[in-house]
Amino acid sequence: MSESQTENLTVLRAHAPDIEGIRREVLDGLRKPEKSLPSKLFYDERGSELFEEISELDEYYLTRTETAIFIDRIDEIASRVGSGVILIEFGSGNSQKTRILLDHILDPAGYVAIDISQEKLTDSAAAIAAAYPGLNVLPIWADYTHDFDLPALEGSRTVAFFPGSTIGNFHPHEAEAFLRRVAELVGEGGGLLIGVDIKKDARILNLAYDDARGVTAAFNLNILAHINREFGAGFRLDRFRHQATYNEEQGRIEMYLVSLEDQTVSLGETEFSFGRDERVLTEVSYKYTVDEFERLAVGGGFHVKDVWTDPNQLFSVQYLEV
Ligand code: AVJ
Repeated sequence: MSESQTENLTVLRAHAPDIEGIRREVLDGLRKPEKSLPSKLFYDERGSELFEEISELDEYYLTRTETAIFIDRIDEIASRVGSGVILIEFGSGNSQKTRILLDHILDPAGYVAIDISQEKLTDSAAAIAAAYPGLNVLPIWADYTHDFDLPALEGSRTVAFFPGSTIGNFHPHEAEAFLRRVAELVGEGGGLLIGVDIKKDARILNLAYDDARGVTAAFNLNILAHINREFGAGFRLDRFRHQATYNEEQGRIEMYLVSLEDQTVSLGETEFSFGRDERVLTEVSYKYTVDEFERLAVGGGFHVKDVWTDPNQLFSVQYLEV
């Protein structure tokens, strides 16, 4: 198990994201008749900054609504999570929600953060370690859309934490497979505290993913800058535009980059041609009713113990048990 030292934190790198594997994912996506790019590539340093900005936008209700549910219902949530647990967060934990949770759960035995962005991971893990000196903090640099195993950790139970409705970025069959892997990871008596965005009026959703200031557009276009830098591609960001639409039938937001003209882009030895108005899918964000998500959770090896929502039923925080 290879490690790297930052300050007094050991970052586990055993499952470091496989850059060659991601290059293949990019090439495969661009070779498809309906082109697509892996949304995990949004989160380079610039992308993470832009997402921080998105989470503060008026139109993007998800982050503030989930945080409000945490603040209002933290006693019930903390008692569900229980004492002496190992808390495993998918994503780097720089959110206010992580701290609200760590402030209220009793004697956590350890905190594990898993993130594909090494910079974000080390920064936020160091901040958590500084804020909670007695807490055993273990950052793992990994791509959690793929398998990875955890070092043995002593704790009463293991509870996974997956906020923000990032579960929505998986197609339902992938989400079910992911939940099944989490159920295996937390084991008997283990749990999952998860944020799930609720189905609602398409006008609210379309605004949330296409804000007036164009921050989401910049976040979406930034994936091309990341691919240029990481894989030596020649994308011109000014030759694409952002598009986000709610697909009522599929129950998901679809984000695209639309080619503004006929163009050819090289990526290494490979050339890709884009027609005028051709779309590249960069993200899906599925929305669920509480019942629909319960069916998915059961398919993933969990049963739903608790669902907390805001007064306007915009968002839900759910506690699932294996
Ligand atoms: C952080 C993945 C939950 O899908 O709502 C925000 C990312 N995409 N605006 C989401 C995102 C466009 C966000 N997640």
